[in-house]
Amino acid sequence: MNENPVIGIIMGSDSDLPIMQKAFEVCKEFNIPFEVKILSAHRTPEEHAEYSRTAEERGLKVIIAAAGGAAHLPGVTAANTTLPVIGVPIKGKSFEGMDSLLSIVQMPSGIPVATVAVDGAKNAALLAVEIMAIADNDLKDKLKEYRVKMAAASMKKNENVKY
Ligand code: RP5
Repeated sequence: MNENPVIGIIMGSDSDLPIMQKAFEVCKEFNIPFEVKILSAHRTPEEHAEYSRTAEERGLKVIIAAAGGAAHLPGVTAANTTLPVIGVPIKGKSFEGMDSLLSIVQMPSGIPVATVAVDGAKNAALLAVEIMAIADNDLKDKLKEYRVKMAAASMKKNENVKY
């Protein structure tokens, strides 16, 4: 969607899109240029390797990779770039997403993937924003404001608690 994306959001299949929408929303909320690609470590291994290997020179700073089942996409992405990779385990039809979670989280020493919760697209994007904010004070301020608003919204819920 954007001209010079700094966050790359990739996923193994278009069936992951409904879950990953939450990550798109966060990027838009923080006004961060991002791109979205369907790439599979298994179905399109060449295209995916090319994407990962060229990500840094194309200007990406962080990659969010979502996959379900035998979820090798985040790990193989991390193997092909030194950019930070955030893995989102997608809950598939079997095993409640435990298969994806374990596939993504159990990386071999030396090639890290920062793994969020099953279907945790929103936190993946927030973590990406936090990484971007290390070198961007305006973004850091926006994150602090986001937390203040979240706390206020959470406290407001007390007004409607009936007991
Ligand atoms: C993974 O297989 C994808 O990330 C998706 O979560 C899962 C199922 O893909 P489809 O069969 O729906 O295309 O690679």
